[in-house]
Amino acid sequence: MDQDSYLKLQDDIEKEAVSALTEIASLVDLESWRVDQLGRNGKVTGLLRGISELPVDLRREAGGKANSLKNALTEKYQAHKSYLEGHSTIESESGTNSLDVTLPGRNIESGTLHPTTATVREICKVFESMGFQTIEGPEVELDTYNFQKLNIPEDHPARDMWNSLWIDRVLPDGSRPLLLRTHTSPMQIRTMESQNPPVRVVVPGKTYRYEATDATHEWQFCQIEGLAVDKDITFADLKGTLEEFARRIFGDKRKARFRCDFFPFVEPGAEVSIDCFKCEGRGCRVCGHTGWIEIMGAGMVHPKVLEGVGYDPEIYSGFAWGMGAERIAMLKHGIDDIRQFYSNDVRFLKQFSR
Ligand code: FA5
Repeated sequence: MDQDSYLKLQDDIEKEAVSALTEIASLVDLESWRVDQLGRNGKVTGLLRGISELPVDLRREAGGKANSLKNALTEKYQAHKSYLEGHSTIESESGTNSLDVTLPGRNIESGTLHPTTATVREICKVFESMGFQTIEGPEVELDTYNFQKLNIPEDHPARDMWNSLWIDRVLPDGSRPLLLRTHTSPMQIRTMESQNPPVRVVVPGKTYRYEATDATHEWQFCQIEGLAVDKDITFADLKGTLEEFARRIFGDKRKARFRCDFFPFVEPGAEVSIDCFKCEGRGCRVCGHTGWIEIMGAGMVHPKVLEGVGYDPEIYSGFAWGMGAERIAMLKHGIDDIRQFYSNDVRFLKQFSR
């Protein structure tokens, strides 16, 4: 090919490519244009390859022009692409059969609440509707609040009920007063110390125990404490409140059982259990073959505890409870191993998407 016909060919390619580009109204057509002009076997690419067939003294000028054409068309292509991306409409895309507007949209993946969090919120809402206020407290606690002010003096055998995780910080007097709270009950004291009766609070939060795990025991779990103090509060109020809670959370088909239990900070004390969802009360691995799953400890606030915070036990009385949130989530959702909650298996967690 001589120089004139090469330059004419270059001209023709440019004119045709530019005029075709102005007609293009969809991204699919634009991609075909790119392949035709700038692709591996495209016209501009062919033009560049043809340079080697020109006489040596013409190659330099022809090559420069062909490269400029390639750059100019690439720029036009980019500009047109940005324009179409900004203006692409269902009509323009569907006109080329590139988009099936009848297809369902893609699901947007969104995170969900952890089953424990969802259960805690649901429980707190139930108590809020009965006039309780939801508050929170520290997870790193002082011995005084976790034990002493709850009528559990130092070296009292009742401390063995809670295997504690102590924090390795020794004060100048030789004491080691900090631990990860073993229950949410310290918040009973903190609340009563900071306000006068009447008191109605629920306190959700993490608790920690130095103990072996099994299907119903974790070393870190969540409790929800409850406390109501006023004049003339009786055990009937405790029972009525907790039975209403059980009915609202589990429905009428689950049975609740109250039995005597001992906690140093209440008198009398009770343990509340719900019949096992797995075996319907017949006994299985989940309920330790008892037919019941214990969900909380409860009782009437001990007069010594009231006295300790400056409430007159002759005038005021109250009830309190501490329930295990994961145990309640297990009963609600039929989860047969508490260790699932913190194993971070996304397949488990995804089941609770709402
Ligand atoms: C207590 O922690 C008392 N503070 C409860 C209380 C509060 C009694 C107010 C009276 C008045 P207990 O150790 O039984 O009690 O724990 C209460 C609930 O927490 C249990 O019924 C259970 O549902 C849950 N729980 C206890 N230990 C574990 C554990 N290791 N893993 C998961 N849940 C647990």
